[in-house]
Amino acid sequence: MQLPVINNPVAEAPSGGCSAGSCGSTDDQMGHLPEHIREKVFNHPCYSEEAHHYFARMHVAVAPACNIQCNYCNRKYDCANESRPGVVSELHHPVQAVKKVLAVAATIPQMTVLGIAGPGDPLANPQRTFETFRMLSEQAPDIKLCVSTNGLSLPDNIDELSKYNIDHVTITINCVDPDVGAQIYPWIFWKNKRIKGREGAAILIERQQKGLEMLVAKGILVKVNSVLIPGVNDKHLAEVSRIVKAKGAFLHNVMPLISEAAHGTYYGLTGQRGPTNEELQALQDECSGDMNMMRHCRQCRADAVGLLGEDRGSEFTMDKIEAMDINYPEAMKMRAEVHAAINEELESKRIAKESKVQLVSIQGLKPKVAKTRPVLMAIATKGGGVINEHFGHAGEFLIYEASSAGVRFIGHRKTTPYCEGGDTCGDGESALDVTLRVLAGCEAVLCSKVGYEPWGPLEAAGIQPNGEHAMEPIEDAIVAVYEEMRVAGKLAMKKVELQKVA
Ligand code: CLF
Ligand code: SF4
Repeated sequence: MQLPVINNPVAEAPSGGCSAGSCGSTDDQMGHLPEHIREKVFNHPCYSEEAHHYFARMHVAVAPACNIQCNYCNRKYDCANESRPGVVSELHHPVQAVKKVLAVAATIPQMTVLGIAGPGDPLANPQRTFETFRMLSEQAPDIKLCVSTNGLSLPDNIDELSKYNIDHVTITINCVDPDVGAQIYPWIFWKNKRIKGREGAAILIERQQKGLEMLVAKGILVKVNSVLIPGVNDKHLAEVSRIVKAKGAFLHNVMPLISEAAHGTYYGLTGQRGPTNEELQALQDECSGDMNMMRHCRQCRADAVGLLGEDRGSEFTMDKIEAMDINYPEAMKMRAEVHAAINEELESKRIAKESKVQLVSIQGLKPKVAKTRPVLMAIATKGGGVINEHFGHAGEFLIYEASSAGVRFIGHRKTTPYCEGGDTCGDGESALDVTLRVLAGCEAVLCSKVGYEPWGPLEAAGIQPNGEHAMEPIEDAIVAVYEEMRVAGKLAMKKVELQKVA
């Protein structure tokens, strides 16, 4: 059986709704996007699922203040162990931030995007934010600029944003109903006053929607982030998706609430739970009927550096940067060469995929669609779109679903690397136990290598370890493993047991 490869759910989502008339951010759709949109997304790791395997982003933490309070936020300044928005290790002044960006860009040429995302709200700190953008647009014109905001001050800053060629703006919109908003935002700070509860939420919602409309009118790509909070906005986010799509948002990113009590947030301290993997996926699937969905978000720290999912921030502390001698014009030449090589590789992959499809249609062949059940597979990768990570070194796994309809990206799941976990971590749970729990529901784990020791426990948990596809493209390997499972008779649809009712 020949499986067609559906690269990710965004590809499956219907297009339309964006100001350019055609939405999407996958390699399949990339070719069909208008050139000016394609230019904006093809190397942005957040706006293109494919790009995130190859291109990196970084954030600079220049924006300490915030003008609202979210019940899931507690901005701390010195916790390098957490990975979630609002958390940073070092706060920078714009001049320091620019130095850091140039240092990272010269060292990691795959870094294409600089985002300002906190640790507070970038637009609640307009001088620091725009000073950073201004200097970067002059000194590093090859870097895309990106900003993420709660939206309260957005309408007042649209003109300033357009000055620096900022093509990408993310607005976090958790609701369009003030009654829901009152359960998420205890207060906002607006026109020199603290406004609480429903009234504050209503103002925030109105400003977010206005800001979205103004950005779309300016031709700026808008991504909407929403935090899924079970029991608060879980039933409401599909409506949010419909509304923001209708207004021209390009992409919707529904992220799970992070609410560990140790983080000291209101939700964490009051026992508000985050969604399960299944709840998150179900909502993303529901929204994807209306909207292009992002599923590869890693909920980055406000000072994150590197590919999504990796954090190289500790290589670029201010003392290390001060010791670096950066010749940025020279670095730009090297960066251009690296980008050209990546683009060439992506282009040849795209051509190879297209010719497979053409061959099928020229020969009048259709992939045989067998009645096989879908299977979740976990992938260990360091990037590059290939299976190149050792099972024991993986700090996260990408989760794909293979079915007779193709292969689709579902999301990622974080874990404690088995080789670094020691005997136990957390509440006496071993690193392997954590990974087994994290991979629940997956039937295979594909990695470059897997040791003898975890092999047995993985098999006992119903997860087949597989190190036979090292360095192969992820989707090709998944297709091959799915086919092996089919041949081995492991994919028969599960029978539904009917019970007699007395
Ligand atoms: Fe940063 Fe955000 Fe720009 Fe990306 S992150 S400001 S759009 S460059 Fe990306 Fe990180 Fe998810 Fe944000 S993975 S949290 S979506
Ligand atoms: Fe925290 Fe961002 Fe909410 Fe401000 S807008 S309270 S920084 S999560």
